[in-house]
Amino acid sequence: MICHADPLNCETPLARLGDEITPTADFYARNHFAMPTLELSTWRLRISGQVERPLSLSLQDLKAMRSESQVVTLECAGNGRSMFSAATEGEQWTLGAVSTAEWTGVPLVDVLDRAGVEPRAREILFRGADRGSVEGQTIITAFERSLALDVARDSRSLLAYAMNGEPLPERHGYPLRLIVPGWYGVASVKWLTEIELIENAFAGYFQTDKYVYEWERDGRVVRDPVTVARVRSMITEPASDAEIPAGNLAIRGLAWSGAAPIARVEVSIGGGPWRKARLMGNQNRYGWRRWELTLPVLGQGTIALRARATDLAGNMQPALPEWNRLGYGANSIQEVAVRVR
Ligand SMILES: Nc1nc2c(c(=O)[nH]1)N[C@H]1C(S)=C(S)[C@@H](COP(=O)(O)O)O[C@H]1N2
Ligand SMILES: [Mo]
Repeated sequence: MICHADPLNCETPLARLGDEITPTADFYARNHFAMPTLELSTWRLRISGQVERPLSLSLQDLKAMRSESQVVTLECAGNGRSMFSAATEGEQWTLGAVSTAEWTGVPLVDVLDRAGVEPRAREILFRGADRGSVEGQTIITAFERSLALDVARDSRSLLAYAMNGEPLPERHGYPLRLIVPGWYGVASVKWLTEIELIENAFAGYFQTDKYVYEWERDGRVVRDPVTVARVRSMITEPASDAEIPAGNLAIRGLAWSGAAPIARVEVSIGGGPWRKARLMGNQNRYGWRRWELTLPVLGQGTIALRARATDLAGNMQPALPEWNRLGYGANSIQEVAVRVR
């Protein structure tokens, strides 16, 4: 893992990302503040606001409810940020701010139904226990995100207490986190302590100051919220700068999209034609798909390998990332240069 401290951010070397499930120890980490340490004996999940029955649930209460397990890929919206040719602010991730785990927990809708959502409620606000100062604000800011109620009901969101069959590790949100399948990681609030049903659109720091695409279109600044993860493929093998013998080369990688399952992955060697890779393993609706293709590599010197994914909604990776001020959603085609000897 390649980590930066304060706050702790770690990305995973691509060579460790080849499998359908990422071992928990290799799962990337993205934190905005120091990580809170929560005691199970006093920890509660409070559900308040526009509900018929405000609730205060212990982890034991939650574990007594119906549980569900889902394989979900989480990707930081800033993953690939360093690919923008004009630098953008924020964590300069390469491509390792993405991982996949099997998450187990209570379907969010079950907890909403238990509390009884009032008709006035429009959004669900999720509050984590971590907080700190953010630029441009004097007050202490908590990590908070909202989801529109109808979006949340249509999603298969989980209040997860286990990751790959073990209790959530501290760095991934112990004892409880939200998992919003298909959305960029920012929606999946860790160290969850409060869920509040609110009547208005939430406009907190991590909702409207950050995690917004800020584009310039026709000379005007347009702002769109960061939501569903864009289609992307990644070459995990061979590694960038690898030395390989001429002959048959197995190229392997992963592909995912928040919008729809992966339809195809195509690979190009040295600027040659796009050739369809074989999709492997299971297609978990919200987990990445493994793929591979073996192609002859002739000649000598440095050649570029490229892979591009298309999802069943027709989204295809662009050749270049679409620049936006905060550097989100950089899902352009990755290029891996290898040396043939
Ligand atoms: N409470 C809290 N939840 C959070 C964050 C955070 O800083 N605090 N970071 C978010 C972001 S931006 C991402 S990409 C994911 C990362 O999850 P991971 O650290 O388990 O990989 O958590 C999200 N949930
Ligand atoms: Mo993120």
